[in-house]
Amino acid sequence: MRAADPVSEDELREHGADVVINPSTVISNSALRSLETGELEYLARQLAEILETDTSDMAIITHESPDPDSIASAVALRAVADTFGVDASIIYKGEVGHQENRAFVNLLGIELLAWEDAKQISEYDTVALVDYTKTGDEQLSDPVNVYIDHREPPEEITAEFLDIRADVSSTSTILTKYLQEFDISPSEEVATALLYGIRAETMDFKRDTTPADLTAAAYLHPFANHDTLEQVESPSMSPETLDVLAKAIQSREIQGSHLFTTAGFVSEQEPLVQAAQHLLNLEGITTTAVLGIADEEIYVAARSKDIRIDIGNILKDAFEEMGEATGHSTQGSVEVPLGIFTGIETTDDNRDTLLSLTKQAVRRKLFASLGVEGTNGNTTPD
Ligand SMILES: [Mn+2]
Repeated sequence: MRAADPVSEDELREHGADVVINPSTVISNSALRSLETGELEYLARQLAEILETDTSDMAIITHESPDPDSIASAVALRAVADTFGVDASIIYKGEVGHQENRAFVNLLGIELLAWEDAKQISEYDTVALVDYTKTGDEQLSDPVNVYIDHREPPEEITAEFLDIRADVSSTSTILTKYLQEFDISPSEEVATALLYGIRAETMDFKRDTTPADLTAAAYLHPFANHDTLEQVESPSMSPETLDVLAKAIQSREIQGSHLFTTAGFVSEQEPLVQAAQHLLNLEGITTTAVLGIADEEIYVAARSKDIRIDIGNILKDAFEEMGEATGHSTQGSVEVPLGIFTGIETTDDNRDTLLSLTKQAVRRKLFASLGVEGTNGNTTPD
């Protein structure tokens, strides 16, 4: 029997009702206990049904250039799929950037498939997106069966199975709850990955942590390999990053609290990003920009901890017409094809001249956009 208010609830009991449900209480409670057993049990059954029916293989797609939370969630979903005899591949677009993320993947031996190396997404029986929402990403054009995330997608998603929980701080937390619900005891790989995913996403429980994140982490703790976690968190710096950082420090130019530098010709962009991040630790520096040339492209990695500055916008304003500028308030990057910038083709003889021309032009534009003069009075320390 349904009771409209507490008074009628008593009346109904008097009239012999065994169970009285008060709809308004039910609704408010269900909003609060979204991760509690009842709903989770129901969702787990739904997910099981998809994995049991017409699924022999599954594509698990992470967000572009995946972070630990996305990778860990995919690893855990693959473990769930495995118990249902489903062969799942983890597929990502972009690249696994950041040394810590690479160390994480390598140390745990996580198998990932680059988008280009995977078969057509439409050829998989089931397609799952985990931790997929990231600013600026387009939604997948292929039909999606399973969607699990802790962020609301920018557009409405159509999927047979949807679990979006904005009340927890990582997708790894959600996947941990599924492992528990399915009674899957996590392998060392899965537990270590998920624990790292939660810790990375909440910055070691310093950012937006909910009780659900903490209980998930506590559950994973005894299964995880803590030596591996320690190694992931303090990865050794690659020789190229060290080299780039050394060059960047040597050729730094400072205007106020802004630092601009160049690292010359590099084999990839990541060391420039790392250098921009490390240089932010120099005393008195609040904004850094590191220029390098990789693969016939000028790349500028920038970082800022000055809250009055939106470095992403500054780069867009200054360089949007020439190339691709992306970023937000604290970080950004610019990619400009070398040819467009200088109009000269690179040869072995002119590469140094080219680098120097590029450097001057980018520096001038950048300092001007930051509101400081780049032409005179710059300090080149030491
Ligand atoms: Mn996430």
